[in-house]
Amino acid sequence: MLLLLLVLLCRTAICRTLLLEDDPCYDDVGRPLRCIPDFVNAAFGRLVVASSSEPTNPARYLTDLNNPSNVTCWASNINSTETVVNLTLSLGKKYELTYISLQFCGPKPDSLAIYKSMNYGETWYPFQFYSSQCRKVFGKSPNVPLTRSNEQESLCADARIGIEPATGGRVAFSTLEGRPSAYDFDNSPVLQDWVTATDIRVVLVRVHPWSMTTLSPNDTELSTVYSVSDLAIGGRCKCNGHASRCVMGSDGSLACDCKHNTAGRDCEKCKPFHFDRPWRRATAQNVHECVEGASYNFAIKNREVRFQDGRSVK
Ligand SMILES: *[C@@H]1O[C@H](CO)[C@@H](O)[C@H](O)[C@H]1NC(C)=O
Ligand SMILES: *[C@@H]1O[C@H](CO)[C@@H](O)[C@H](O)[C@H]1NC(C)=O
Ligand SMILES: *[C@@H]1O[C@H](CO)[C@@H](O)[C@H](O)[C@H]1NC(C)=O
Ligand SMILES: *[C@@H]1O[C@H](CO)[C@@H](O)[C@H](O)[C@H]1NC(C)=O
Ligand SMILES: [Ca+2]
Repeated sequence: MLLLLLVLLCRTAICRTLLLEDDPCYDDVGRPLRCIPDFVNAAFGRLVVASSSEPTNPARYLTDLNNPSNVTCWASNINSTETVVNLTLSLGKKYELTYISLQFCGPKPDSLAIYKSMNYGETWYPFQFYSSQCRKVFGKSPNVPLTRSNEQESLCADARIGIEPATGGRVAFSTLEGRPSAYDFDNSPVLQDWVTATDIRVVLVRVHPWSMTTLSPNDTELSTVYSVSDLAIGGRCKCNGHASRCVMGSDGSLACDCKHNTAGRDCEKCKPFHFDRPWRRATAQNVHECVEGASYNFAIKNREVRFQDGRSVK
């Protein structure tokens, strides 16, 4: 109450800045606003665990500064009997991802899979597949149409991603592309879940030469080494519309700087003693701020309210 009074009396820009710290989660009279952390390359500077690396081309070259005048490349070091190379990266927190891209230094693999985890690597879910032989390599039907009833399904793009250009190509997966509810993301719990990840794993698959009919002998020589200059993961720290930034806690873990009386690493619940109404994700139209009140207030809340005109609500 006192704070609100101060806010109302606080008319100058300096005063507002001091008092409200220019918090995008509140307007200049202190009313809550939906707020989201900045869009970032969540992979930048993060450790990637590669199942195989050339000592001269370590995995840290995947997420270092992508300077066009000094390109650094990770390279795999598999022998002719190994068929996959995994690149695994932990984001350290839930993020909502928009894209995952790989910039190759050398030839692209014929087949590639992207997996995600939502529980720090305990379980993995497929995100996207690429292959010239979706059924044979991944057991997936190619070119499955997306409708509102299967928006959370991973697809296999039936394309020889390895063919053009011969070297230095990019593979980019847009998480929401072609998914009907993308235009109503605020109201699609299915897609909000679909784009959520704590970890990403990219699996580069070398298809056995004898299973391919179109490979020339030179291609098979090339396909035992993969080299990638940049792994980028575009997205935002997931705070459900209740924080404008994520901060490193004293325990070294990343968490949302929750506002609107919310709590948790992703602002996924109301803070203690603010259970007057159930937690909800903020939308552009409604912030769904948590409101002070203990659970015993539910009795009061559920009491029937009659309006003058005869309408009644519980
Ligand atoms: C290019 O980057 C590598 C690895 O970070 C570094 O060792 C090297 O000195 C850089 N070269 C130039 C010309 O900046
Ligand atoms: C290839 O690498 C695997 C795993 O490191 C190893 O078990 C296998 O013996 C190697 N094969 C050859 C032919 O070097
Ligand atoms: C690569 O990842 C796949 C899928 O998560 C897993 O089954 C496989 O054991 C991993 N292989 C290596 C060499 O890390
Ligand atoms: C394969 O490599 C050989 C020797 O390097 C070269 O003469 C030939 O033109 C290459 N073939 C193709 C299809 O690239
Ligand atoms: Ca690099």
